[in-house]
Amino acid sequence: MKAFLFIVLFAVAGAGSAFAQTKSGAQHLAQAQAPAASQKTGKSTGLIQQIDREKGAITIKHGPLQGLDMPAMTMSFPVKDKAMLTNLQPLQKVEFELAYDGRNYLVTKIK
Ligand SMILES: [Cu+2]
Repeated sequence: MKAFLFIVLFAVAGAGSAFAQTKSGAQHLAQAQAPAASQKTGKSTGLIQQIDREKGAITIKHGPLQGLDMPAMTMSFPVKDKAMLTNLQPLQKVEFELAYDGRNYLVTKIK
């Protein structure tokens, strides 16, 4: 009987702490691991301002991104693959697609 009680208490405590972890970590988890459900994408055109081939980032003066609720602005984005930057140069007009995982933006297509 004592052993049984111990097991029950242990199970309850275990479940409780797992729940607490889930609750406190939920927001962080959602942002860091980006479940597909929260992934948003947008498309726009823009003018390349700067290219960082080392970092794999591109600064674009872009138009509004409707799917992402982003107005027109100039900002820098990381690109999915540095090779995407190979044939691009500053002042080139581009069409691009952007993904947002709830925390970070990523250029997934650019031409
Ligand atoms: Cu922007």
